[in-house]
Amino acid sequence: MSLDTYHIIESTLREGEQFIGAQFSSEDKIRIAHALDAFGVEYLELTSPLASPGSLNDLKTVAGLGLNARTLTHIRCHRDDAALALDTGVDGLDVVIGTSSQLRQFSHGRSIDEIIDLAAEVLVWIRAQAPDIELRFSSEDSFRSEERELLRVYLAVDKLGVVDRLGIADTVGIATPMQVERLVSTLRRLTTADIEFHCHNDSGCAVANAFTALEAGATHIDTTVLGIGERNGITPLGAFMARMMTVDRAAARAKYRLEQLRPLELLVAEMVGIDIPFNNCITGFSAFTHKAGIHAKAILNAPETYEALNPTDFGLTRYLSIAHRLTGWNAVKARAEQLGLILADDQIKALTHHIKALADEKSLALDDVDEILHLWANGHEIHAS
Ligand code: HCA
Ligand code: CU
Repeated sequence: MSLDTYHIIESTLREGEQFIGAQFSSEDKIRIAHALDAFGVEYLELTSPLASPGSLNDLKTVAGLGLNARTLTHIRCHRDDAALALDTGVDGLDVVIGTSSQLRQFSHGRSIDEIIDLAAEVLVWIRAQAPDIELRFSSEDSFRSEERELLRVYLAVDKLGVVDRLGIADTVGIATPMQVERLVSTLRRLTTADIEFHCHNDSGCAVANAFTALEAGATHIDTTVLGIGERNGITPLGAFMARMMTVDRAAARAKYRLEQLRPLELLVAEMVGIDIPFNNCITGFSAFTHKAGIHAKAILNAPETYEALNPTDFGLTRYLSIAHRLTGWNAVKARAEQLGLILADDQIKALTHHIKALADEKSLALDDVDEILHLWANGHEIHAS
């Protein structure tokens, strides 16, 4: 298990740039890089310098910012790509090549033996040029690759002794946690390099799969802010943090500045023209709201009764909703106390019945409840008919 020593490879500036709404300017990239660095991620992955002249320049700029986070760029398994990338000042290269039959046939047209030969040539060459650079080799579409062939590639690459990390990519988001467990633990057993896991969210398993990868021995997890990426994206940074906080709160708090999460998400959301979803982990608008009277009562007594995460860890607050038919008198009483109103418990209970009856007739706002509380506190009791 590597649940407290994992590293985040934050790919908003690479995978995230592949999101339909992303068109980051140089200034945007610098702002995102600083914000991610302030949050505390260990790595930033940036688009290949071959993508465009602007990408090359921006890569050099971000690599030269002097961030705490290490900078990586993502390149094809080509010597020319590597040569250009080595010239940019990045701390590491993430080399990738497709290994599934789909990608071998329709993307680069190489056999498994040819992939092994090419990987050896490119990786050994990179290591000779740059003895200190961090070097990762990843298969693409790992879970639709034939397992025996995939392992042949990983073992051959590991044996070269030149890569720091082997990457696994669930490129089309089809892996199940059990498949992830199996592949990661097999690699862990058979190879010596660190293991990186990159997971798309097409079938909604990205966070679970990332977590399972860590449990099985992975050391590095790829994320993007709000999960942006190709199609519906990859493991979201915030949801991954939520997952890790429920496992080891102290470790996650020590590693990352969690109160920076919301500003970071707002920054990226605005740049790519999206809203933060209502059910987003941690920062969605209903993430720390409580409604049913039974929940509200317990939350007032001890928030951990119905909260796995503490909003204050993220610089956020919880909200108790009381203006509806599911409300309870304890929550209404707490609101009266918040307003500084003196009401006996019997009054609060009667008043709560009144609110419930009213809420059956029409939708209420907090203002309506406050008005009722004020009226009753001033002796103008109105009972539901
Ligand atoms: C891509 C594919 C990739 C690579 C992942 C990785 C994927 O867009 O180039 O290199 O870790 O999902 O397979 O993002
Ligand atoms: Cu991807």
